[in-house]
Amino acid sequence: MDRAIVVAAAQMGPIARSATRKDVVLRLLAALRQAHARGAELVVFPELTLTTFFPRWHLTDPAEIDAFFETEMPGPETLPLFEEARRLGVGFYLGYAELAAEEGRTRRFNTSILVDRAGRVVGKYRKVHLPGYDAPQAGRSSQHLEKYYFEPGNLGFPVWRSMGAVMGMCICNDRRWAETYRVMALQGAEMILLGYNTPDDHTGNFDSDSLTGFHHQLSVQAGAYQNSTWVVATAKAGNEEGSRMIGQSMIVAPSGQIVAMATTTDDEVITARCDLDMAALYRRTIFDFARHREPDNYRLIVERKGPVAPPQEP
Ligand code: CDV
Repeated sequence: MDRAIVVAAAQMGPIARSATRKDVVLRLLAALRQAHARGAELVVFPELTLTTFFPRWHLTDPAEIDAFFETEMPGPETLPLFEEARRLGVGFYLGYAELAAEEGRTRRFNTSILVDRAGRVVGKYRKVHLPGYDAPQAGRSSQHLEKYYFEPGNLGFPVWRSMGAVMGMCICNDRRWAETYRVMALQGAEMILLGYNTPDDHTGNFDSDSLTGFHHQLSVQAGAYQNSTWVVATAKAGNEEGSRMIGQSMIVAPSGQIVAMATTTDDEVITARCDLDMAALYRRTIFDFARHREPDNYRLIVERKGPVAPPQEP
């Protein structure tokens, strides 16, 4: 039986600070229809899709901050996306800033949801690896304050059986961490959906000159190959409020090969037909986890957070 699924990465060009949810949802609807016309059954949108990437600024006015967050999903402005996706029979991944009332307090997360072809929210993920700082850093033209705006995700890395596949989700910086993919692969993930906002103006802060795109590809391709899984990675791209965001949205096969990649830094839909059984070759040979993994030797990964080097040589 054919276990292929046609997926789309719906890259978004820059989203201005002044853009309303309605403006953005209209762009998402256009991408959704384009993806559907090309046969896509599942569309992946970026991280924090509905707004500009606001962690580049240090905002202090609570009302101004809250305006970037969603308190319900779908809400009145995002409902048209859910309705159109259901009408077309297309599932989607959507990243957004989530304001939740939990444990008797207000909590903020960098979140994504998985919506099936019937328009039902089947999964929620909250970003675990928050990059950057919890306070503004002197001397930087652009901040990266995810630790100021969000708490680390508290849902782990779950997977869901939906749309004929075992699907997992992660968000942006998560893609650089081997643990992200491995925890999902150990639950049988066949496809990992990923949205990101990666500025390339972090030289000296997060990356070395000119290597931002390379490190993006390296991380996703390695994650896909070492875990025998498809990865659908979708960018927010282009010059957004003076910050240059890389594009390079891509669909990567379990072989680690890039099978589709965006060529612009604007709104652009790329698609690929993903044979879920392609992973089987790797899963029964080089990456047959049950046969080859040696977890007793990996204990430090969960017992220790930062490195502790041996004492100095005498
Ligand atoms: N939104 C992100 O998580 N961005 C990060 C930083 C380091 C640029 C990233 O990993 O791309």
